[in-house]
Amino acid sequence: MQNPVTHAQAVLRHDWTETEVIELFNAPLNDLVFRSQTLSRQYFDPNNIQLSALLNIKTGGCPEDCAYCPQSARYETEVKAGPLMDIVEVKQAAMEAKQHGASRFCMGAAWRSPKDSDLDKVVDMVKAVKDLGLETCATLGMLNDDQALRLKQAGLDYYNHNLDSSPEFYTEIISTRTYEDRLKTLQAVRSAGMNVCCGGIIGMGETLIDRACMLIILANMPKHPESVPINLLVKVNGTPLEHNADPDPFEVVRMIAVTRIMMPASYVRLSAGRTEMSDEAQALCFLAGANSIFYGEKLLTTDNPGLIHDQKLLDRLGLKPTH
Ligand code: SAM
Ligand code: DTB
Ligand code: SF4
Repeated sequence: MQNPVTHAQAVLRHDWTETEVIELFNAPLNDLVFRSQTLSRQYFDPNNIQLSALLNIKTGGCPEDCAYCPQSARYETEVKAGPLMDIVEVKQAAMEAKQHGASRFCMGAAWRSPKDSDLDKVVDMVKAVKDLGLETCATLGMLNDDQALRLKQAGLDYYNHNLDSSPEFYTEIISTRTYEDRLKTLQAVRSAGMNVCCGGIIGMGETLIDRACMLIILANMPKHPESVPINLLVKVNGTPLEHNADPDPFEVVRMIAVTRIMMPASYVRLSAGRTEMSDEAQALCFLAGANSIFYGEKLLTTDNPGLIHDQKLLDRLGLKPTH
């Protein structure tokens, strides 16, 4: 049964300060989660979860040096570079994702930014996936205004482009493009009229202030991103961050709760890293306000909990997929 939204909706804020966000991060967990869950209920059915399927349409060989990423050509990982996938295979994967209950299909490419000839092919893929009745999302690297418009015209609903961390910490993780470049792409996506999917990663060695700064930049934008993915670093052999220390699972819960409080009307996705989390820690994240996950056997190149595991978990928690 659908729970009607019964509460008055809180006003969306765009004036968050570092002091108050740090205070949120440090609040007693019960207080923090009570607040985030209460806000969540003002905007969403607490027993619904949005399921996105992910497909890597272009694997590896990326010229960028993102220290977390197994697809960078600069690191010796098990990922081998491949060509852009054929549209027939993409359509097949999207049909399967739909059959399994996903409502959104996200296509990822290991590019710094798409070449125009590549974009022609992605445009056709977006149209084909849209025709199946799925919401469409893509993450292809940096876009200029024309490219963003072309994707919008093809029927792309969401564009994923993460800030990953604070501007200060970003420079320790990526040297081949700037934070400003990322913000420009987000602006192009907004101007083209697409929904913005933008979040970050925790577990890269960043401080609480870095996490707070990233969320402040997102929440203080004129419009909150409609979707905010929170990734727990997947430590991949061969990447510079392979030996990083794992954050305490409660830090992930806190990150989700603070994101929910600052952007209460946005989907907050518990993204990469669920394979390393217990079912109980994931359930706490849902309680704290996460209401979206990647659903399927694989993320881009790394494992995700399989469909059977996730279906069982959602059943145990009484969570129903949104359509
Ligand atoms: N190449 C494009 C770009 O960087 O925008 C699109 C694909 S890229 C893999 C999408 C996002 O995946 C990154 O911005 C990062 O947030 C996330 N990601 C990549 N590797 C990760 C890892 N090992 N653990 C967690 N998140 C990761
Ligand atoms: C996002 O924030 N997380 C997804 C998606 N956007 C594209 C990617 C996670 C990638 C994890 C590492 C991998 O599988 O290669
Ligand atoms: Fe390339 Fe994206 Fe990986 Fe960075 S995160 S190396 S841009 S695929």
